[in-house]
Amino acid sequence: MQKISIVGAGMTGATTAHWLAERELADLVLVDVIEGMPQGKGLDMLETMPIIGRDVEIVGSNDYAATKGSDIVIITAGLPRKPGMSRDDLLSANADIVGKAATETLKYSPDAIYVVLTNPLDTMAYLTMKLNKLPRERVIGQAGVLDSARMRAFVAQQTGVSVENIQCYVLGGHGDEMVPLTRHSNVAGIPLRDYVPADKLEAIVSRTRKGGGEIVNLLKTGSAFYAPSAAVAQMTEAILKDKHLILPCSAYMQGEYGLNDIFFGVPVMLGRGGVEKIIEYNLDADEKAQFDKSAAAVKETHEALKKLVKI
Ligand code: TXD
Repeated sequence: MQKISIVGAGMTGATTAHWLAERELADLVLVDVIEGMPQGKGLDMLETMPIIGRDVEIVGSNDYAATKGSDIVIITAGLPRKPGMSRDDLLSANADIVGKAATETLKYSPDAIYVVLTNPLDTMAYLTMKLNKLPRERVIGQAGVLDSARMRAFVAQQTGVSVENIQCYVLGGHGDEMVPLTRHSNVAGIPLRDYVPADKLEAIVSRTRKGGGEIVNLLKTGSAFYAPSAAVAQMTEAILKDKHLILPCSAYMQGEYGLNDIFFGVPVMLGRGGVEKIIEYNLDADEKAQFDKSAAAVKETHEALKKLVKI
């Protein structure tokens, strides 16, 4: 069996374990700093396996040694947003936590591929890659699958068409400047702009951009976790099954889209090596301007990180 370790056994971490156990992809390890919590959740999930008929080993621990030999390390450790906070407000607290999670896990799993979820997402993925001195293939941030799924859900509600027929592509940084690409998105091959009236589409784009905040405001004590963790599970499956699946993910830019030295949401082909290929869409002038604006916001957070951590 392959092995996946999830650092941070809170809402997103534990729910990721749940989705992954159902897929029977790999044995699972949950690590958290809270004593007893990852052990308790791990045991509860282990006891679920006979009911759902999956042969998966699940353990929880407060010790990184339990992660030894992982094929994939998923980092969800850190603080979530509270109402009124932006993702960037989490930078200094989460940089410490993610930095430790990244370096400690690498000691035990020198070949692991990292999937990062903690916010501010693009910058925490950047930190993981730089601190661990990893090739870019081995660090992927989750943002685009979630943001695109939100848009797909809203389009499905608006049109009454199955979610399976709706493809949406939300790229750019995982922040308020994310870029929902309405020209590339479609309903069963029909461009979204031809299928949904302009005013309705504008409302969907705006709701997508604020989708994370909408849930934070409802929950009040934390942020979304079902969809984010399902997104991580889909990415992880694509990697372990070597699917060559193209998903919108945050990846390290080396000239693609004219961008360099930032993590940014783009279509990425995922396979057993991690990032196998970055797909470059042709962008029109307006889309390019939105990309550049979003990239500038991400770059700013990367620069703020560099003032806090030597990388
Ligand atoms: O799309 C996305 N990228 C995101 C990101 C979608 C949803 C949530 N997103 C971010 O993930 C969110 O803004 C947070 O930064 C993380 C984790 O969110 P979650 O909702 O899972 O937060 P919880 O429930 O508070 O869980 C975090 C856990 C908690 O149990 C802490 O005890 C633990 O992290 N934690 C640690 N674990 C291990 N090691 C250390 N140092 C540590 N510090 C805290």
